[in-house]
Formats: sequence, structure tokens, C-alpha cells
Amino acid sequence: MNILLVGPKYPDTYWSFKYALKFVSKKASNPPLGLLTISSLLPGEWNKKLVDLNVSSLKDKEILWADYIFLGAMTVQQESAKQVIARCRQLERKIIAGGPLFTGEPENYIDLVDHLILNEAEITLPLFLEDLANNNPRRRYSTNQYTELSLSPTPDYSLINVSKYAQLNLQFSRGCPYDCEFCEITALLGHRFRIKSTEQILAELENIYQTGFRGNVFFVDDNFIGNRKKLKNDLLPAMTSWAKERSYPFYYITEASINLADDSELMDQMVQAGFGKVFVGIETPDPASLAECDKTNNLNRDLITCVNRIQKAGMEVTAGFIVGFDNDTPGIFQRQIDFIQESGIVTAMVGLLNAMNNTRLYKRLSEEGRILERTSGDNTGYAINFIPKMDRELLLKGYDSIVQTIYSGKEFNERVIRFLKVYNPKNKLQTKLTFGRLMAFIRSVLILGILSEERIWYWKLLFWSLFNRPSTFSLAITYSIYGYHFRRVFRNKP
Ligand code: B12
Ligand code: SF4
Repeated sequence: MNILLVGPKYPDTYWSFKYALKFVSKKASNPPLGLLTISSLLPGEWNKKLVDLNVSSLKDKEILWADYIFLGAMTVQQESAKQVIARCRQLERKIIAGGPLFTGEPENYIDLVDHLILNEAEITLPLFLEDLANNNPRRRYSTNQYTELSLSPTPDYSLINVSKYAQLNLQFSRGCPYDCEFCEITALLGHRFRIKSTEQILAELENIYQTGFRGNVFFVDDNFIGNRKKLKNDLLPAMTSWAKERSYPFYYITEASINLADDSELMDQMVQAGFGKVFVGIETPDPASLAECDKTNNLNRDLITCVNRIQKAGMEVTAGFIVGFDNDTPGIFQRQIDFIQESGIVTAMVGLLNAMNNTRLYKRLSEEGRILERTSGDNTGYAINFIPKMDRELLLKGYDSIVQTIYSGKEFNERVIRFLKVYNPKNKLQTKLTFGRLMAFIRSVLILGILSEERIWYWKLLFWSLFNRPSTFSLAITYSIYGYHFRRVFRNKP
């Protein structure tokens, strides 16, 4: 059996890092981990190929080679996914679709593809394979159960050319005990916190190591610190020994809730194991809006102090912010700007609140008659799929004022400097001079230092780091490149 796994193209969003990737000669930020996992769930004797449209094109002969096309996508990839479906149908090939896009809105795809294999494939794919073996596969497989992660196999990294990606990814846990109203993750993956064993994680890391890849590795957990006892007593010590034996080949990134800042022992252990960056959902500095969306773990704490504690422990904090809550007043825009500037969060993703399918927010707004359409999946796209309480134009204008301010050369530089003053990078990989970094530096001199209108800020930042914190020089270059990407992403917006 010949299987072609296809990952559709992402539009040029904030997280695509499109404008930054060319500096480091990479095609995409992350490989499609869902499809790599699917590959490992399929029979070993089947022939498999993967085409990630973010790194290469899809040829007719590849489609014709396949008996089945396995298509996996998020909502934000829907346009490209539809094009792939149309091409495969034209070439009369069978399509099997799964992943968040199809799980979220199966009714829109049931007539377009041959089989929908929804929810977590560790449960639904074996059911399909069994029926296929009996020549009786159904159109749709879904479940309301959540898999144990002991059943989730090591992703098949052999299917990708690792050199095309800025970072590789793996997953330790799924599910989140919290219940934020807008969150689709818990709608997809539930509240029960499920984890892989330490042996599974070390095997996955070893697999990545064996591909020859060195550098950033992203633990794509929604809340990596959901089981602290397991982390402290088992996983992190094992990862530390593993990394030490291999001279620290990876620099880890993950996502965690803000209460990470309350546990200095955990932060130290994470840093020792090689973690250097953590994404935190801060959402808003306004307690009324935090209470509105049930982001309870962010309430009753000084969020800036918490962020600074994580930074001082040796991990950069990147964060998500949202405007458009019912409780937001016009003062929220300046408050968000002030918070972001003061926190030194360089990568601050500010999005407009949107109601994703199947979330509590979607349900509430539907009941209130406020839903207008399905969301495109990109909350940085100046779109709101419901009727906000604040005047819509005012909200869009206020949103624009945030993103245009925090990424403008002056404010962005101030934030980077504020961060670099407190940050003490402990993972040497982050600052090591590599050939790739040298090339990125040369390109940045040309594009940002000579051609860009914002070149003054580029040189100011580089000279600041050279004279004040020389150990952070390569980070200053990296952030200049990020700043360029963020400005480009928001430049062409309405
Ligand atoms: C890591 C991650 C990212 C990373 C990397 C993305 C990438 N290229 O891999 C980054 C930070 C770049 C990212 C960005 C975004 N993300 Co994201 N991301 C995640 C996260 C945390 C993990 C995804 C993952 O790798 N999971 C591990 C794998 C194994 O799981 P999986 O892909 O879901 O696959 C399983 C099933 O879905 C299924 N499956 C998957 N594919 C297929 C295919 C077939 C054929 C079958 C049968 C089954 C199947 O089986 C797999 C095993 O169970 C998820 C949340 C989550 N926990 O899932 C959000 C999530 C996928 N992201 C989401 C969103 C909205 C975004 C953004 C649009 C946010 C934004 N505002 O810009 C951007 C868009 C990306 C872009 N480039 O423009 C949403 C998607 C919701 C939706 N309905 O589409 C999620 C679910 C989070 C949420 N808010 O609810 N993201
Ligand atoms: S903490 Fe994060 S993953 Fe958990 S419910 Fe809230 S937004 Fe979702």
C-alpha cells in the first residue's frame, strides 16, 4: 500500500515566521507532528511519503503514486487543504482526512473526502485499519474518549528532511486541567492531563538526535508543567543526564501556565535540562476580563513579577495576549501596550478574541445571538467572528494601535533591551556562533542594517548588546530578525 501524507500550506501569519526564516535558510518553522505520528500508527510494511507544502510542492505524480492521501490540517490551513482535496479528487485518489480542522467541522468535509478519521488518531485510526482489512471501511470515525499516551508512537522523523525546519517538535502531554472559555484545546483534547513515560520521551529525543538535527526542539504541550511531581522526580533529571551525555544537543521550548513562576525548583530543573524559552498565555492585564474568560490561574498575582522571575531563572517568556473581551474598555489598548513593554516580553502575540468551534465561548455567543461566522483560525488577521460589546471599529483601531506600537523599531528595541538586561542565557546553544548564525548575521546586516528604513534601531540594538551584554550579541541579532518579521506581518493588514 502506498500512502502519501500531505501537510497543507500555512498563510503568512504571525507564527509562520516566514520573513525570519529566509535569514536562516529554513523553509518552515516546524514539521507536521500530527502526520509524523500518523505515519508511525500505520502498518510498518506500507510505503510512506510526506509532502509538507510549506517546504516543497506537491506533484501530480506523487498523488498518482498513492493509494491513499492522508491529509492533516488546522483551520488556518483550510484554503490550501481544499486545494489539495480538489487535486486529489481530480486525479481520482482516495483522501483520508484528520486533525483539528476536520475534527472541528466534519460536516463541511464529509462529502469532499472519502474518510474522516477524527479526534485522536491513536483511538480512531486502528478502527479504520481494521475495517479496511475487512474491506468495509466507514466514512467517518470519531470518539469521545481520550487516548492514553502510552499508545502514541514515536513520530516518524525519517519522513522529513530535518534541515528544512527551524526546529523539530515532540509532545510529552495532552489535555489541560483549566477551563478558559475561549480555549479550543480542551474542547479537542479534554481536561484530563495525560503524559508519556520518561522512556518514551527519551526514545523520541534519541530519534531526533539520530537524524543529525541539533538546535531548537519544541515540546508542543499545552501546559508542560501539569504534573510537577513527574517532572521533578523523573523526566527532568533523566533529560538532564541524557543531554549531558550528548553535550547538550538541544535547546528546548515549551508552553506552561504562569504558576511556573511560583516554583523556583522546577524552573531550575527545567533550565538544567536545557529549556530556554516558555510560552505563557497571559491574555490580558485586566482582572475583570481574566475573570470573564475563567483564566483563573492568572488572577490575584502580579503578572509582571511572575514573568521577570521566569526570565531571571534563565527562560525567555513569550506570550499570548487577547483584546475583545466583553469587559474590555477603550483603556485596554494602552494598558496592553504598557504591560508588554514593561514585562520585556519580546515575542508578544496579540490577537483579537475569536470564538473557535466547539468552545464554551462559541456556545455562549451563539446563545446570545452574537456569532457572525466561523473563524479563519488566525486571530492576528484583523477579523472578529462575533459581535463584540465594544464598537467594532474602535476595537479594530485599538488592536491596530497595539500591534503597530509594540513592533515599531523604538518600542521593540526598548523591550529587547529590557529583557536582555535581566536575562542570563544558560543554554550555550542559544548563543553559540554557528555557520547558520554567521550567515544570518551577514544577511541581517544587508537587509536590516542597510536596506531597511528601521536600520537605526538595528544598529542601536547591536551596539547596545556589544557594549553592555556582549554574551547576548547573537540574541540581539535574532530579535532584530524577529522584529522585522512581525513588522512585515502587520504591515499589509487593513
Ligand atoms: C505546536 C502548535 C503550534 C506551533 C507549531 C505548529 C506546527 N506547524 O506544527 C505553532 C506555534 C507554530 C502554532 C501556530 C498556530 N497554531 Co497551533 N498549536 C500547536 C499545538 C500546541 C500542538 C500541535 C501538535 O503538534 N500536536 C501534537 C500532534 C501529535 O497532535 P495533532 O497535530 O493534533 O494530531 C493528532 C490528531 O489531531 C490527529 N491528526 C492530526 N493530523 C491528522 C491527519 C490524519 C490523516 C488523521 C487521520 C489524523 C490526524 O491525530 C494526531 C494524533 O492523535 C496545538 C494544540 C494541541 N495540543 O494540539 C495548537 C493548535 C493546533 N494551534 C492552533 C492555532 C489556532 C494556531 C494558530 C492559527 C494561532 C495563530 N493565531 O496564529 C497558528 C497557525 C500556524 C501558522 N504557522 O500560521 C489551534 C488549531 C485549532 C484549529 N481548529 O485549527 C490548536 C489546536 C490550539 C488551539 N488554540 O486550540 N501552533
Ligand atoms: S490554560 Fe491554556 S490550554 Fe489550559 S484551558 Fe486555558 S488556554 Fe486552554
